[in-house]
Amino acid sequence: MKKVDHIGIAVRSMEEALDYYIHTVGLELLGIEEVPSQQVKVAFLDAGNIKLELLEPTNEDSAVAKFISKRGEGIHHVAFGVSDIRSRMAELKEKGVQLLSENPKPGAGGAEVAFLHPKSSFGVLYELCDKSGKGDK
Ligand code: CMX
Repeated sequence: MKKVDHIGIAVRSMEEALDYYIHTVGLELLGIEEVPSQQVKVAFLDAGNIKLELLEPTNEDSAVAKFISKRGEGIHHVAFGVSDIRSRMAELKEKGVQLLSENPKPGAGGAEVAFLHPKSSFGVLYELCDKSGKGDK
């Protein structure tokens, strides 16, 4: 794993959360986009060495909508920046880690992403995030 790229935070209202993070906490907004494959709208904030990713569900079937309804708003996942995501996935699978998909999926900013089941990772949902060739935003 190269480094923690970002921490995902589930929010009910992107507008209200952004107001807090930008105007109260004082973080800079890097960008907002919709990620249809994950059924979320996301906003990235510059938090120094890493980014915070606010996640607002775009429909009630979204993994993030389920998370909020069961556990409330808050920290949803930790994302490791990786290169060669397919090799990483194969390596982890070989070691018995439960991955949530066979192949990477398109994520925010043109990245390829894959998730490790929290049951395999001591209660933490981890994302592998590969931005090879996409810059390091
Ligand atoms: N962090 C830690 N534990 C979590 C979790 C999370 N984010 N989401 C669910 N869990 C736990 C549940 O609490 C539950 O634990 P218990 O059995 O002890 O109650 C267990 O995992 C299984 O949860 P579930 O409710 O039965 O299953 P879900 O249908 O909610 O699915 C998960 C959970 C992780 C498989 C699903 O959320 C998933 O596939 N996530 C990957 C994709 C994703 O999260 N996308 C959104 C982010 C997109 C982005 O960053 O762009």
